[in-house]
Amino acid sequence: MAAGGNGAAGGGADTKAAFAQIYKTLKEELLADPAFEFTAESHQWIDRMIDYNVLGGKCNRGLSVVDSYKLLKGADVLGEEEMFLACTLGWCIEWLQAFFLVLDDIMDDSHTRRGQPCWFRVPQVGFIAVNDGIILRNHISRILRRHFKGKPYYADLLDLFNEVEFKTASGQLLDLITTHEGEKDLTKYNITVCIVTNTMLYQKVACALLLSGENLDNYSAVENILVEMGTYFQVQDDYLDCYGDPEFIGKIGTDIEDYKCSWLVVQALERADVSQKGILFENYGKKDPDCVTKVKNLYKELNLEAVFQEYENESYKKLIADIEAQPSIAVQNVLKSFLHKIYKRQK
Ligand code: DMA
Ligand code: MG
Ligand code: MG
Ligand code: MG
Repeated sequence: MAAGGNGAAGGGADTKAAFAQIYKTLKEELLADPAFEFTAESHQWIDRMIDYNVLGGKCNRGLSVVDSYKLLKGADVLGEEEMFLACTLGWCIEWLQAFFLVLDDIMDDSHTRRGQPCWFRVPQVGFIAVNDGIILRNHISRILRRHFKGKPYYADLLDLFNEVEFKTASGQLLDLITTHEGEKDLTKYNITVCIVTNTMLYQKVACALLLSGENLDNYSAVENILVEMGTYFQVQDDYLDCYGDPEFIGKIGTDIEDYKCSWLVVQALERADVSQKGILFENYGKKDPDCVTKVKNLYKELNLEAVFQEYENESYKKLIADIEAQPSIAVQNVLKSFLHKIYKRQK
């Protein structure tokens, strides 16, 4: 499944500067957490581990919380406290992403992420990365506890992070069991197996809504639209795995080798004749580069690039129509800013 959304229009330079500054504060607080007495070595390890995994993205995910909050409030500038809280929630989302990616890369046997080796591939890290993933997840709880305990929406915030984590991990399970040795069966692959509910885009807006004092129970329509956008995002992720520029997306696709139930292979299966299916059955899910090339050539033959363009255009139209049916203009603006950020994305 896809990593979950770049988010809304990137904030201005001042927002970015504030966001970067707050990262330093949060990291310092985590490294001075009174609940654990760090040794010099563990202090250094965590410091490096956070920098390596939490930074390195474009921070658009986190910034989109700040931007969404501004759009909901209809305010261009935020007070210092509000800004701090919005940025902090943005960073919690970046931390959640880092937690999932560190573990995802181990499970997918990936090589690079954000233009550098996957964390578990760094010498001396290896399986310590599993525990680092758990620590990253716990950092979120530490941050929320420190800065939000006592707020009326604290429980809702914890609940939100728990829900997203559960749904994402369950989606990961689906993805992983279909690729299990011995279970490999292309005839089981279809669009239902391929698309899992992706709530990571919704989470960013939900954070902004909670900060604005809203009750999330009133926003199920917004959630539905963002889940739909999450599906579109996920299809893009599958597409870019094969057709993206590794230099540009910062990772080398492994979906064909890993026997992933990618949107592309589902489209190929729907369109292939008997002999083309034979090529897929023989070559999909093998590490051998010649096999990968054969699969890619078949995708070309089946014109999957054009199939994707068509899907992209249709998704966009449908999403815009759904967004414009929303009663609140502020909410429409939030949703559109997300859509415009991800529409036709190259990474
Ligand atoms: C990763 O899906 C999903 C999460 C929740 C991190 P993926 O393996 O397709 O992501 P990527 O293509 O970034 O490895
Ligand atoms: Mg992966
Ligand atoms: Mg994966
Ligand atoms: Mg992927």
